[in-house]
Amino acid sequence: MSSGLYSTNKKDFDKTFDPTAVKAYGDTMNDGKVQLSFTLPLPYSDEAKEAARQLAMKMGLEEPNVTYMMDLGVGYSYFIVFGSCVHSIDSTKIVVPKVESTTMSMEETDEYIKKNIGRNIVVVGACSGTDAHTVGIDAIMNMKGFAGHYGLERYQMIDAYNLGSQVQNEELVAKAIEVNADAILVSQIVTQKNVHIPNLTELVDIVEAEGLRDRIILVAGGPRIGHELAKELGYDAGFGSGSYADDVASFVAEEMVKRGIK
Ligand code: B12
Repeated sequence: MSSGLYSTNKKDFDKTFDPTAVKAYGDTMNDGKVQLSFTLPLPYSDEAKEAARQLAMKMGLEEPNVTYMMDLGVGYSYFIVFGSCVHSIDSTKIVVPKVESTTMSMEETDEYIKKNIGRNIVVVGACSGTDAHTVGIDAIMNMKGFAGHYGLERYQMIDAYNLGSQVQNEELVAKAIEVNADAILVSQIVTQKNVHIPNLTELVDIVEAEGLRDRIILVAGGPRIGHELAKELGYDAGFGSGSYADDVASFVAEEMVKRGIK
């Protein structure tokens, strides 16, 4: 994910662009145009369409236009609405806590590990609890990787164990102990009803109870897992959407060196 908000492009020449009051961009600066979609538990009807329009207005959309609606059956309807959002954001005040490490390429990380640690790093990962989504953890760990970024299994200097999905925390920690892991990687994709919070917390509790917290690096990841949340829950780092094996491998290697783990 890019770290800067401003780059040289068309908007730099548009004098109406104000970074302290950024509005959504449709086709002219500050027009506020957005598209949103949602479902209402109302039968497909003119009244449901009007309800969608009024709801969009309450959300801060001026002149909302229901451009598409669909009957979902059993008293539900789906809408796509366009409108001008009246709200703006002061982008100069935005602070996003991020993982502080240099993202290296696979080759660079291997070299870094060879030079600074002198042995293979051992990493155990899983999608834990009741969560059955495997694609995220596979993207990070599998040999073939994801979107052109090879996974940890491909690294010459990393021994990666991917336990898959629906792995209980006890099992994950037991495997980490068995293989003498340097890092545990946890994927949490389902966050409905905050199910990820107790699950992620439980893992930290188990690692602490085993007396391993100082020597095991804990990393959480998933589309709704940010670095800030991960830190709050007792992890060393959190990686969200758009993260790759490169980010995690670099972080773990640098963190081990920082902590003097050999
Ligand atoms: C595929 C899918 C499924 C498949 C999963 C198959 C499989 N083998 O994984 C199946 C059909 C089984 C499924 C089931 C369910 N799903 Co589903 N699913 C999806 C879907 C469409 C794609 C997820 C995906 O593969 N993304 C691609 C990967 C590459 O992205 P990613 O997971 O974000 O991973 C990246 C980062 O997050 C990060 N990352 C992820 N993990 C980790 C870990 C570490 C350590 C690190 C560093 C980084 C990292 O790196 C990855 C690469 O950049 C999403 C919707 C969506 N478009 O995202 C819903 C979605 C995740 N599912 C959802 C739901 C609700 C469910 C069900 C509960 C539905 C139901 N009622 O039964 C069940 C849950 C089953 C269970 N017990 O977990 C919701 C979750 C909502 C929420 N906020 O919790 C979503 C968002 C759909 C929605 N909009 O409602 N699902």
